[in-house]
Amino acid sequence: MSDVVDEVVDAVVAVAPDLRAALADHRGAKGGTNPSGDEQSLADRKLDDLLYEALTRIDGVGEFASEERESVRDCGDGLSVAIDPLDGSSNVESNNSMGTIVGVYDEPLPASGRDLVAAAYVLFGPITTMMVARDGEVTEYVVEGDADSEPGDDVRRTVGEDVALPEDPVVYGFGGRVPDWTDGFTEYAREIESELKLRYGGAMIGDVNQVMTYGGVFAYPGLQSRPEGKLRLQFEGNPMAYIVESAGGRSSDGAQSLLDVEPTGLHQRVPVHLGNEDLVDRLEATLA
Ligand code: FBP
Repeated sequence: MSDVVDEVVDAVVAVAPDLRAALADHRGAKGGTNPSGDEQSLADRKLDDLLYEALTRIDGVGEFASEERESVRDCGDGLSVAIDPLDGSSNVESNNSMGTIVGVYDEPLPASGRDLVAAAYVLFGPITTMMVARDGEVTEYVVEGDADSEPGDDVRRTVGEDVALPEDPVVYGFGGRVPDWTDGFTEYAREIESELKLRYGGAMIGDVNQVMTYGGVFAYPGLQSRPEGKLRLQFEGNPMAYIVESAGGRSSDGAQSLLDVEPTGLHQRVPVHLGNEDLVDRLEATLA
């Protein structure tokens, strides 16, 4: 199994320069709507195609699912890979950070976060970085290749081993329109605003990466108009929770770890709160 996880990670590293190049090539073009009803850009679709090709050719990958596809693709026996090819796609137009999220489950999809055996994200910022969590450890890489790198070139450089959330939190980023927050979340936010600095860029990966770097809390909470929140459990909530928890932090849907949320559908949404343990504990206490 760990060989297959290696192959998945290697494949994502190898394709990351192409994904980055595709962002520039497809900037601004509209592509329709995805299965969750969100507007899709051509960049979403192009990155989805590139990752589909890179990941389904791996022998030990048995299922492939993407936020951009209606259903799970059966590719034989093996691990199940769920991806959000382009998280924060509205940032393509404004040229702000965005990224790719990958979850590797050892059960058929939709699966519980407890079935994850690895998770990773690629952050397309001024440089391309990748955070990989497996076996309870998190490693950060810089991906240095470009679209002309040859297959087989190892284009990654390790920049952080055993990555852990800093103990003294500094930043917070909360999504959703403020008037649409619930009273409980508003009360929590008012406290946090007086303690930490706001860092919100509109792409969960960029915002969670700030939390991983400086410590703090990210949330896309359940809203009055949408109690289930915006983010998807299989493609976004679970993998990011696995990474943050592997780095010593906590995740929550408001009451329990995201990894304990019962999977009910491939495109199921869930309120997402991620960050330092104490900050997520306080959130749950306020919402209780
Ligand atoms: P996409 O996967 O469609 O890009 O949506 C996810 C996301 O962009 C998250 O990365 C981000 O936290 C959130 O939506 C931002 O939503 P909003 O624009 O409502 O603040």
